[in-house]
Amino acid sequence: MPRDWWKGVVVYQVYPRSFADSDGDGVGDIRGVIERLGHLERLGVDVLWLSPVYCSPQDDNGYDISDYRGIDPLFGTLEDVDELIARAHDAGIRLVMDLVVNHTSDEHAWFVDSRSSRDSEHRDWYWWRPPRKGHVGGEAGAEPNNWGSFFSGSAWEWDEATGEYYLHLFSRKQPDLVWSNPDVRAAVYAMMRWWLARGVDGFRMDVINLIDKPDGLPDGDKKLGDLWGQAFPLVSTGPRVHDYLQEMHGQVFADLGRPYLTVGEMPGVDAEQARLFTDPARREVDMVFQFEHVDLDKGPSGKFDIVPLTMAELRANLMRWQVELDDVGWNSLYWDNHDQPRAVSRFGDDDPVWRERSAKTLGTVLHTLRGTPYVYQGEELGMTNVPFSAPEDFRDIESVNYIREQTAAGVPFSDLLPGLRFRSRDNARTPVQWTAGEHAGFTRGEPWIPVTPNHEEINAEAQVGVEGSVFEHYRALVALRHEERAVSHGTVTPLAMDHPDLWAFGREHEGTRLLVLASFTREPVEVPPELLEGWEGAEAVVATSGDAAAGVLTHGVLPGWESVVLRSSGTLAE
Ligand code: ISL
Repeated sequence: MPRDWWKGVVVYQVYPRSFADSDGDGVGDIRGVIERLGHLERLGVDVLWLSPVYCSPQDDNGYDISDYRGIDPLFGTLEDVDELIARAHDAGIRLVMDLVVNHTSDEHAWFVDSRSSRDSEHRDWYWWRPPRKGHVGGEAGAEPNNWGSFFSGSAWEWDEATGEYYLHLFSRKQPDLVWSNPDVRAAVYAMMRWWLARGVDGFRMDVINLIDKPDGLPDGDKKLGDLWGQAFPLVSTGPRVHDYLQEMHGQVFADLGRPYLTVGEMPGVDAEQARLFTDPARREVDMVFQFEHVDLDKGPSGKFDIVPLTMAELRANLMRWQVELDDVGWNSLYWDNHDQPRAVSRFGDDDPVWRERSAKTLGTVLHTLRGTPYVYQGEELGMTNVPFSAPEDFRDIESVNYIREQTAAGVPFSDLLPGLRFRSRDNARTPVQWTAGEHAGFTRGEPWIPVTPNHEEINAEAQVGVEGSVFEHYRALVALRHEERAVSHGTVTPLAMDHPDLWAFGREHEGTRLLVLASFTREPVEVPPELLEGWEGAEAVVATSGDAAAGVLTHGVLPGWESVVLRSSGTLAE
């Protein structure tokens, strides 16, 4: 097995809370994943990334961990995880766990000890700071700096008992660890080795580029209208992140002696930094999740401020990443995950007439680019955003805090609703739609968040094994990556980059050439004739429909929102 085995694979993300509920308590669980492993096998994916199942007060749905070596009873037991690892391995699927070590839960034993007194053993494992000079702790403006939390409010929480503040970039129940403390790092590496010894095959590292905080914790810039200073530019990708990841590699992976995969979640990372993080010679991580393409539609007032995005802008961004990482480094490819809106509603067209076609076409593009594609649960069914309408519809701490903060500042909820509907993380967190039946077959109890009403049309039962379905298209794309080295290992040539509706590129490897053509509009697209020169006798290896393949090969026209992948030994147009 080559060291870079992950170049030819597809990863499937399970957000366990919303995947499948085996015991009827309304929350998905590990046994639910075990019961539905057949779905992943059928799709053909190689790796399962499991979002956190560790012990947690669930303030941020498990991204607040109180015991890294324990499983939350909500999700099951350690034995269930052992069984999941074994069953996944039997099915030829590797298991990658979430690693959340920028912060712990405030209920983790390390933090409980840390806050117990100023000279506790773990005091310097977290960021404790006195009030700002001349201020009284706990009063407005006394925070050590002006940083805002990602989940609204100050990033500092006052601790009356010990008379200091602690830092939390996320919720106040997610205190940040001090990575410059070697004891913290040693404890994290030991925990990672413990999981690898149990059989897991790697880690997805949560906000791993935020672990290096700047010396002196300076104030962040405050733009007009900002309630708090911007911490993000100051904490994103500090220089020591590279050192820590190299150290981690040496301490955890260098002597593992079997295949593994590491992916660093890195908001704010640019392509140049990503090349450094993923250059195999530097031994940091195999790939990163970059955020540029999912931030393009973010307006100046933050994530719920939505600006229109054209296909051309999206394409320009992702194709630039393709080019910049073509010789060194490796891309992760994703349209959505548990933090992002549903891909078809955001980048496709979720009108019932176009939904399936556009969901399939998004799949075609992502899965034929160079990099490792990630499928987020339900994406392979074309699941959509949710028609939220009231404050009570939201569960996510980020949305709930935002609604609370904004309405308290006098903004009517109706003004917030469009942004929330578009981008609330709850869009991705409604239950996977297995059937047209009650609660979409997710649970026999009451789901923790209601299923999306359209489960009657969009569900696995209606798609698996059904020709022309979104699921079967994704299955064909996964198979293509396994079979066709031009997809997994080929070079990429962006084509027709000035076309407003056609996303086109070539792939090439050892004499095999592919031409990917994808329409991002309802109208038929005339393919520029020069693109098709030399492709007359080509084979359509994957297409969203027979019509799409025939349309391109016989008339040079791609029907609305359709896509084809042609294979030939012809010559790629320049
Ligand atoms: O959605 C976001 C907040 O605006 C993102 O910035 C998100 O917080 C960021 O992608 C980091 O996400 C990861 O860490 C968070 C957790 O809430 C997310 O679910 C996780 O994917 C804190 O652990």
